[in-house]
Amino acid sequence: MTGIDYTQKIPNNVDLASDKRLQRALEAWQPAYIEWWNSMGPTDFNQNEIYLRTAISVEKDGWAHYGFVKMPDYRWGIFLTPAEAGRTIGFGDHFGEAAWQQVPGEYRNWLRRLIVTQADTEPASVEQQRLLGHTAPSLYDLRNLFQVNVEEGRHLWAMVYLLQTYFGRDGREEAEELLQRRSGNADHPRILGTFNEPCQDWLSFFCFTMFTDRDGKFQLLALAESGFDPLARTCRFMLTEEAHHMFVGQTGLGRVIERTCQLTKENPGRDVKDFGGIPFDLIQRYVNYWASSSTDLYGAEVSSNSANFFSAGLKGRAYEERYTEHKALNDTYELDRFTDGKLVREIVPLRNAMNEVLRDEYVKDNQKGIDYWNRVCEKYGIDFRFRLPHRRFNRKIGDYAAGRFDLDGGLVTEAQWNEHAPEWIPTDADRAYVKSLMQPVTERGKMAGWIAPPAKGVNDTPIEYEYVKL
Ligand code: BYC
Ligand code: FE
Ligand code: FE
Repeated sequence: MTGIDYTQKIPNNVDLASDKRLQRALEAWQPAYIEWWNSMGPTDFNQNEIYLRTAISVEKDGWAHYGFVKMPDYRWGIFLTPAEAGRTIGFGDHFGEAAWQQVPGEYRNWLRRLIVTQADTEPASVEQQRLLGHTAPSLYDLRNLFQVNVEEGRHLWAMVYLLQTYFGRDGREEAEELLQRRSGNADHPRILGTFNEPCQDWLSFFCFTMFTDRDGKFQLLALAESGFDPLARTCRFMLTEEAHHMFVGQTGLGRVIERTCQLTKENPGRDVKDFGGIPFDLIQRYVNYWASSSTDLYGAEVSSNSANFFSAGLKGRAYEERYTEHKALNDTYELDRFTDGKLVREIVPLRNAMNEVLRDEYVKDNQKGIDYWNRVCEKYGIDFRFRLPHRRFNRKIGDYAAGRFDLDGGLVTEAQWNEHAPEWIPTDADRAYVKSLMQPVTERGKMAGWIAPPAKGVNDTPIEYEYVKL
């Protein structure tokens, strides 16, 4: 109809050329996707050549191609990690049975819901980040933003591929709705809380890629265990791209912290704000905010949904191979519930605590990133130390949403919370100050005054490289 050869245009390892039904579905969806990208993706910059990597195969070395491309021409491809011959289901009631190559009828709705929830976050994040291109602290960072954006676009493609290939008409309807919900829109919001939060400055962007994309990592690890083989293989490949998103966040914040360390050393006893830096305690408040919001993304501590997903073999634990008992039938999990205004130690069936089990892995991984920032402080002989807020802090989902907790997880009163909130989460003044720093720097190799340069350029290029041709 449109004359575009989709089999050429969409790099893939799913033999798209031979699947006429899927081709037709994608032909119908792709123009709507491009329309969504043009209206809800990065504002402007769509006519600029950007040095981007594109997934072109699933080989461990050489899966990515680097080159200049305009974002709307990005080749959003469909890649699944190659099938493992004779793969069996690794957990739950169906442990040991052959992995499903088609959607098991009895679990169709749960599976669709998991895939739609995952899919919804991908375009949501692009929408949240759409204005950031105008205030990038360097061409290097501008390019990284767009790299993340196009890859989140590809993650949407990956999920839409599953919906259109395996779910028939309702899959196609879900694929359309994924382009219709809007981050932060009161009438038609994205599904999960964090993905409706504004992300309009670069400190927020680095926190988002550090903490929210890291939720992506663990949710994808859990889905990569799925007994529904196409989902497992899709998520495994998505994880290769995800690593870069977290790199952007972890090193981005690391560079902000490094710059603050430098300004502190150069100007002893003075406020770094006087020199255009971002104070440590302000950075910590942004960390507290985004870490706690992203901690919500694991759902309730005790959840029958999570038990059902695990029993059914749809969503497993990250690194399931590290466990010895894969049915998790007789095991228990001990945690502090929050009931009637009190923290009470409780033992629950392990299957009901699978959200919490995944959150445990997430918290551990976050701590590694915090340790990395503290090594930056140590290197400069700075006493400040960053910390991860306790998982009970500032929660909107689960047991702890019903109370107020400090950074150590201690129960506090509403009055105490109100008194300390300005020390714990970003204030209007913090946001206004950060906003005042958001001036674009577009000269090659130059950095905004509030951030240190990266250790090295992208793909062995020098930092002075013209990553975006403006
Ligand atoms: N906000 O039993 P519960 C990524 C709902 S990020 C709003 O506690 P369950 C990315 C829940 O839907 C990875 N609502 O939890 C990162 C349920 O609603 P209903 C995203 C929430 O069902 C950066 C109710 O509360 N992937 O890839 O186990 C950039 C009670 O549910 C929230 C996935 O999430 C929330 N935070 O759900 C780009 C994987 N949390 O049924 C991309 C797929 C819970 O009462 N999703 N609710 O109406 C899942 O595995 C699960 O659905 C959840 C937990 C993790 C969301
Ligand atoms: Fe993603
Ligand atoms: Fe990501």
